[in-house]
Amino acid sequence: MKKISLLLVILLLAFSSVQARNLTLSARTGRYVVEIALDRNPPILGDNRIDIIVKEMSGQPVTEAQVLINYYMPPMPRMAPMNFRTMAKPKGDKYRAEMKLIMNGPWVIAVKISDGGKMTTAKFHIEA
Ligand SMILES: [Cu+2]
Repeated sequence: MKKISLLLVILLLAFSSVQARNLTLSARTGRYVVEIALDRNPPILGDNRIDIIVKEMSGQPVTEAQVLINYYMPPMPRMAPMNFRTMAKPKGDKYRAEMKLIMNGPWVIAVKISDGGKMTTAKFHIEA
């Protein structure tokens, strides 16, 4: 009986990780813990929604900052620069934006957080 329930738990865990829908990443900056979640996992060509959570080191959410998303492909030979900016809109305890990825390959997401005149940047790397 014990073995069977353990097996069930393992199966459920395996199933839920396969079902995990969002791509989530987190980074620490000097001031904040920044978490991002993309609705597409893996990211796709076209529109990908990004939710950003900014927290103080204490865990307190930062809800009144300006959050700019600068997403770009690292410079590549013989390729026009692909560099885009969009402001994220406050959404409860989060900020939300859409990123249109126009090419497969590596993208950098630089999340620029301005609060009280100071700007902090958290960088993330994804593959579309
Ligand atoms: Cu490229």
